[in-house]
Amino acid sequence: MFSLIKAGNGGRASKAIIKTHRKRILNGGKGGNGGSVYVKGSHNLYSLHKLHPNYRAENGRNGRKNKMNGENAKNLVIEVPIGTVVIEEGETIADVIDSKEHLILKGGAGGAANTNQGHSTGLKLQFDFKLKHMSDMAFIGAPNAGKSSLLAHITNAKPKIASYPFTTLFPNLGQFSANIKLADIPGIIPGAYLNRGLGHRFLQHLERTRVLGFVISATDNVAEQYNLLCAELNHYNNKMMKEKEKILIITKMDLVKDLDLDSLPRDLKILKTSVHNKHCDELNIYLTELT
Ligand SMILES: Nc1nc2c(ncn2[C@@H]2O[C@H](COP(=O)(O)OP(=O)(O)OP(=O)(O)O)[C@@H](O)[C@H]2O)c(=O)[nH]1
Ligand SMILES: [Mg+2]
Repeated sequence: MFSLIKAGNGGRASKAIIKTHRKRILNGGKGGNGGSVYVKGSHNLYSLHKLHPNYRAENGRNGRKNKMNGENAKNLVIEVPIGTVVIEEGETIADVIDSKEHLILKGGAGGAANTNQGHSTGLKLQFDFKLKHMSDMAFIGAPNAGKSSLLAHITNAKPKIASYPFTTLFPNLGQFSANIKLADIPGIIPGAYLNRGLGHRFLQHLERTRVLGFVISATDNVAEQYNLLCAELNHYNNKMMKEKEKILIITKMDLVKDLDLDSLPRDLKILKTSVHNKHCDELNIYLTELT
């Protein structure tokens, strides 16, 4: 998401002069500094859709006579979700991993008293905001696989759950324990990397997760679904796929009797769950050991 942002201009200085019959006394104040622009991480935001296409910080006030300096402008602080990366001309300017303020544009300086000099215009630049949630594990799977149900069952999150596809439209985050954060990514369909379905904009969240948790319903052909999801993510970023730990979480175990898992990779860790039977022990143990 792009946003055109302008820092405040520095105020002009005053060149006021007091004339007496003998001399001229310089009596101007300096200009105030223009507002700088900061981004600050917020734990209450989970998407970038509240961001505006334009922002402008206030200008510094001009200096006045009687050596009154112009006031510095207030800085502009833009709140973004934790995990936001701010990019300018391909370069990362801020990597917002906490709720500290990160300077992205410095305001123009105020003019030096009694001169025409020193005041500068605040820069106006285009920034690209990208959200890469940080989580320890992200649930990746087809729509309706049961990702949000799992998140609701094992974390404090309260995502919407329903029996139709694409219930989840934005990623949900949940805290499994003090250290372990889980993300529920909207459903992925074949061609997501080409922007089909909800597209690839959510796949970037996966770059900032430690473990890729593939979530597949026991009622699906598990091996086929797994291969489909892997192919999708390989198209998106095969380096990420090679490097990250992957596990398979099978949901809705209450709905099947037998499960054929023979054609899955031998070294793939498989955890079976059923939210309806309140059976998530294997996943709970795995996550506890991740800490
Ligand atoms: N029987 C059974 N149904 C389940 C289980 N887990 C989830 N469901 C049902 O599956 C449906 C989809 O669940 P969600 O958690 O919304 O699925 P999702 O993967 O988040 O779906 P999207 O947000 O659309 O991608 C709901 O009707 C759930 O009640 C389970 O363990 N057993
Ligand atoms: Mg969901």
